[in-house]
Amino acid sequence: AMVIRREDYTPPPFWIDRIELTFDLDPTKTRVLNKMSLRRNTEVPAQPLRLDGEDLNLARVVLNGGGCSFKMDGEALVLGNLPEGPEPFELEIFTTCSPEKNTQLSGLYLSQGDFFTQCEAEGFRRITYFLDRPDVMASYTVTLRADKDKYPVLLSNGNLVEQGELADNRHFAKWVDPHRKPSYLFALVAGRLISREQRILTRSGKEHLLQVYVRPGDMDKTEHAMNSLIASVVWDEARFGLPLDLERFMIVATSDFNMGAMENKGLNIFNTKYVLANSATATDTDFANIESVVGHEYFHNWTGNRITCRDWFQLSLKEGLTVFRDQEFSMDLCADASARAVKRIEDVRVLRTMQFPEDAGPMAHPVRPDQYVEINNFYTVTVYEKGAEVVRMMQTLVGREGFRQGMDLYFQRHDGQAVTCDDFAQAIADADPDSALARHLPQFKRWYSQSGTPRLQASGRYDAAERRYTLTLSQSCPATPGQSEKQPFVIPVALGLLDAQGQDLALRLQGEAQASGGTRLLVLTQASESFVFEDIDAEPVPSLLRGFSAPVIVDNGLTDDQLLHLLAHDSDAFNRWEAGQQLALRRAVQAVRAEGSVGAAPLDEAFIGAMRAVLCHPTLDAALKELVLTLPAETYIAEQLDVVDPQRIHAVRETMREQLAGALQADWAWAYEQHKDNGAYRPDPVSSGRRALAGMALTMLCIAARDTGDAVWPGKAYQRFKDAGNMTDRFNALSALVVSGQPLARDALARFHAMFQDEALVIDKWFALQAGAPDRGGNVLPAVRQLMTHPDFNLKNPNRARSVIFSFCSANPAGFHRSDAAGYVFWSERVLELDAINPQVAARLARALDRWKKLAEPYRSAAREAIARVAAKSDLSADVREVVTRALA
Ligand code: B3K
Ligand code: ZN
Repeated sequence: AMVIRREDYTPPPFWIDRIELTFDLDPTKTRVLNKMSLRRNTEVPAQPLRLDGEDLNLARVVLNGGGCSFKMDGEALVLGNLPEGPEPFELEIFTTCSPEKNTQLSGLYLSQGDFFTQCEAEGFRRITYFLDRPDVMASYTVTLRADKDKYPVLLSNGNLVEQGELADNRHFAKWVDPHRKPSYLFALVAGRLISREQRILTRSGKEHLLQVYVRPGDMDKTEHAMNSLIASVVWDEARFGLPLDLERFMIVATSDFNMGAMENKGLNIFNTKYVLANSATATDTDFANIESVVGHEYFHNWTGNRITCRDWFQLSLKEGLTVFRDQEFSMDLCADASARAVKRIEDVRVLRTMQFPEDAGPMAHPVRPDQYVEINNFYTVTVYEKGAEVVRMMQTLVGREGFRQGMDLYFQRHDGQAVTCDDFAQAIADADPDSALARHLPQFKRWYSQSGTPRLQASGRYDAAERRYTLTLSQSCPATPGQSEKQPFVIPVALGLLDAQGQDLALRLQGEAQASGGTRLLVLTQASESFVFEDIDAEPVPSLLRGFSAPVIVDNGLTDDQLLHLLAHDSDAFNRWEAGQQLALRRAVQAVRAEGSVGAAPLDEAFIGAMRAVLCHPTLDAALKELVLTLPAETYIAEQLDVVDPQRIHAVRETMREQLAGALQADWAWAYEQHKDNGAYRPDPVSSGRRALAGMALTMLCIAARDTGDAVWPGKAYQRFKDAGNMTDRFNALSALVVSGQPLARDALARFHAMFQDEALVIDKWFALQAGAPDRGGNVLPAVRQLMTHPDFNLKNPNRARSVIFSFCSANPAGFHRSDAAGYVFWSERVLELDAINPQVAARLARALDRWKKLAEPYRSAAREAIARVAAKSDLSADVREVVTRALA
């Protein structure tokens, strides 16, 4: 396999200033005429022009209006005899490609008969020959020609400058993008689509046209996406002074898409899952996801498009920063601190349940990777979510104002350029040379270069005679593939000290004249450092890493009593949740490690009482209660253990849940009645938090009913399922029946399918709920195999494949990890089957066994065999090959 290394970067030997593309769109054979203006980059040694291409049929090459010699090197088109000087020259390349054969959904493809493109990372080369790398930025003019009836809508980046009729019932549209861009931001769409439109005025008084394009019939699901887009435009201008730089901004939805969405300049293409929503078909989570993905893609317009990446190793330059920006956007839309804490908890949960395992497994890589075989394998939670945490730490170290100034400087310096993560960090630091970031910049940048999750150890010592509290913080980081030794990180530690009443103490560090504030920021730069707090009257309880101020694993050394104190009193809502999670985690780990069969009662009265106090708390928000009462995920429990028995972890967590369901039964009933009615549907954080808690209560009541044989609550859940006024309540009721294994679940599932058979995104939920259901005696795998024979199942559609196969292999550990190895057999069959259709999706699935080395026997050996079986196939895609090779290394 060809390994690409970051250290091998060289600037492109040619620049492409302009490209004029003409498409004759046809499903079987689309003709592409590419006219480019190129010139030599005289700053690098002269070399032949080597244009990337993939799955193209080459018809003609014309140089400056005449013939020319060329050769093929693999799939690349190589031209040797080119003008030697820096003068521009014209190249015309005529090719054809076959969109209907394109099942990998990269390049130009068909979705339900309409044309779409996906060019990031390297899809443009599947459309025409080009220098398909992000540091080659060109001006695009695009003409689309197609049948008028089948493809009435013809879209590309920028502004529509001309359109008209052609012979044979065909028509054309010509688009000019006023901004230079790398090829990965090119897009076209052609098909029968309708659009919701909205004109807006931005601060400068300019008018802009916003459009959301969907298939006919989906118009009633576009309002939320449009509102999210408007909110995004307003927010980026208010928070970062970044205006919309286009007259027209379009979002188009397609049901066949490899990931969430794509930020093509002025023409974002979205998975329908992140556009279409109304209260009857979408849940609160869907509404929230749409808001953040619409925001994310819109924010890329500046962070990604105006300033892009020099090379793909810099991917986090745009992705980490843009995730940070979409997190801040959602946070700023929250009405209060509690809703913001809820958002933060949700983001941290993703980081800890997905990124931490990645960072501890065979695919671990730095936020700025050093090498790759297939770049599509590096669109990871490390590059995205950990990358966002790195940007967040920068903001913490320079302050919110300082960060804004740093962003301003970044755009002053680099607008219109393709740059590196170093350039970004430098700009943020340079805006305030006195900041902790500027003082420690080279060391801080280890967050970009070192992989692995750092461990932070804290121990406190109270000296009553001196009225002094000494907190010692130490850090270490485990070895990861290719990196055996790690240097200390710069770790911002936000902390408070609580007194016996639960109040934050004013804090005075040794050497300071005056005490200040409840929360202080300590900056750990050494392997170990002590911080001394003066004037402390009694032993405090430390609340460390408030708001999760750094992406580390903390060993805070606190006793259960101290954690209970934090859970009851911490002024930092994030750490209240965190204390509850740690208490639950300790009990889960203890029960998993214990000898013999899983005991009936892993939870003690103190824990249950604390959970009751949270559930019945008079002032805490419903959303926060739901998060505190949710036990740590099975995968997160697994990460705490050296040897993992997924069946035992599942049994322990299920038992803990049953115990909470039974012990708090009356409280759950109260919570359900109290929170179930929310008036007219609105997806705001307060009412969605209430629905989440009501849904959880219903599930708990159905679980408790299973043990007592009581029919009242399952009956109520079924009634709720039938009567619900919105999808969130309906789906929560359905899920309560399925998760608790109630006999009524069967009938409810059948009804649900009948009700929503024409709503693809709802049918995805129906599949996912069944494939992710709690395993009972190995019943899920046969159900999954059965679901794959359902007439609605379609392996070629990524959303559908994910709803069945990924929900089982990646999100249902107890269903998947079977002692008879049948789950792994199923996995290897699907990886191979998918690889022949869509390597990107197959490679994602291949990662379901990332953590196989931690498994207990017999799982471990069986998993290795399954991976080896996949690896033994000779014609694997580079995508899957890279994943399985690293897994076996
Ligand atoms: N930039 C795209 C991801 C493209 C993935 C290519 N395999 C979506 C996003 O992060 O906004
Ligand atoms: Zn992105």
